[in-house]
This record gives sequence, structure tokens and C-alpha cells, in this order.
Amino acid sequence: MNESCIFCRIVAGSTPATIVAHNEQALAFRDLHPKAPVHVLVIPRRHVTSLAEATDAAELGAMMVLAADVASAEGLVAGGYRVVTNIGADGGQTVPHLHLHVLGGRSMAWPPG
Ligand code: IU
Repeated sequence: MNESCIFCRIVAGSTPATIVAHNEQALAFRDLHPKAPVHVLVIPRRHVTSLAEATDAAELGAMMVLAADVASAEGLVAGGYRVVTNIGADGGQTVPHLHLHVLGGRSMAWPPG
């Protein structure tokens, strides 16, 4: 737990969020500023700054499984969806707590900007 981290505070329950799913190691909640009709963030319960600092394969696996569970629950499987993580400044990361974006409900462009 990192007191200065907004996503750690969501895990702790001290900052509100719309939580849609969870498992032992990860939590999924709706992005406050959605970039698609469905935009859910999947985070590890532990504070990990980004994928660059991640070392726990089981934790990463739990996040990926939860992302797929969320996509299924949100009805995204038939149409397809995107899972992405931003790393550091050039990657466009603004919140320094590892998160997967689960985006769906519209057609995605490639490559991203
Ligand atoms: P990024 O990959 O670090 O740029 O993504 C951070 C996301 O976290 C971004 O989509 C924000 O809208 C989202 N977010 C949020 O859902 N709730 C918050 O309190 C904050 C950011 I700060």
C-alpha cells in the first residue's frame, strides 16, 4: 500500500470507484474518464509501478484472467476488444500503479497515437 497512490487507495476502499470484478490478486473498476463505451481498469492489489517493475507471473496472470472475465461479462467477446498497458512517459502512463485498460464497444484504430 502506497498512501500517495490513488489506485492503492481504491484497493484499500478509501477512495470510491465503481468496482466491477475482483480476484485474490487483482481488482477491476470503471475508468473515470472512459475512452470507449466500455473502459475498465484492471490493477494488482499490491503496489507495482508499471509492467517494467512487475516480477510476479502469478499476479500478472491473475490480472489477465480478470481482464478476460470483465470483457466477457461486459459482452465484448463477440465483437472483440482491446487490452493495453501504458508504461512510463513515452508510453503515456499517467498513474504510476500498473493497470490494464480493457476497452471495447467500438471499433479500435491501429496503431494507437
Ligand atoms: P494511463 O495509462 O496511466 O494514462 O491511465 C490512467 C487511467 O486512469 C486514465 O484512463 C484515467 O482516466 C484513469 N483514472 C481513473 O479512472 N481514476 C482516477 O482517479 C485517475 C485516473 I487520477
